[in-house]
Amino acid sequence: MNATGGAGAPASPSGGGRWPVTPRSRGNRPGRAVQVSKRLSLVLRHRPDSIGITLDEAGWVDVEELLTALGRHGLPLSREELELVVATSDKQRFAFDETGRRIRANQGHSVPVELGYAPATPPAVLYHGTPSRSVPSILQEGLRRGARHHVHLSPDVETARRVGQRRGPSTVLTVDASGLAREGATFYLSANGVWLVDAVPPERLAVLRTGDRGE
Ligand code: HQG
Repeated sequence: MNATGGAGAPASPSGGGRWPVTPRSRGNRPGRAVQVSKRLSLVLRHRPDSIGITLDEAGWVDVEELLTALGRHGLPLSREELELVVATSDKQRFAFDETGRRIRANQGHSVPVELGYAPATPPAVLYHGTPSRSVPSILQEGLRRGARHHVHLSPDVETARRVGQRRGPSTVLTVDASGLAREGATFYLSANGVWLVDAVPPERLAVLRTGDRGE
């Protein structure tokens, strides 16, 4: 499961303990780092308007503007705290620009942004983890991007399994990426190692059976 939180509703405050940033606080309750990461995912991927900011066309926002807006909306955060969350995000979800003055999410947006990743040649096989209940529909229709800009594919089985397991019992699908690329599909590799593609047709998909990859 996620250690520092993806998109979604912000977690509830963790027992008054604010810092140091740890992925988890007492027991299984999400810690401050998870709370911050989830809120950043929400704001930087889906709902910048929820704190009254706008992202530029490449998804960047000025760090000071972000911190001020978060503070006004119930999440006071220092630059140092933000840097720690960005540095320790398990999936490296966020990045500062080269000047350190701007920040954005590396992938996963539903708001219109052009991230500017160059097309890349994928490995022969990529993986996609999904709730098992979605498999019949996926094998019929192929993988669709839904609310996000792209279908997200993982470079290895373990990562795909973790992605699928976010929503309960899961299945890993293999994607014939080289076949899809030969057909003309464009792949992008995000700054945090997620492969992005517009869609995957059913004929390029197969269910990974336990044992297929030495599991
Ligand atoms: C499914 C997280 C039925 C698809 C993760 C997925 C990832 C279909 C869901 C990143 C379908 C969309 C993205 C079809 C696709 N019929 N279901 N035809 N086509 N689906 O969250 O890939 O923690 O938009 O299998 O770790 O799960 O947020 O995509 O289950 O890297 O950083 O529709 O988000 O990262 O769900 O996850 P999502 P995803 P973060």
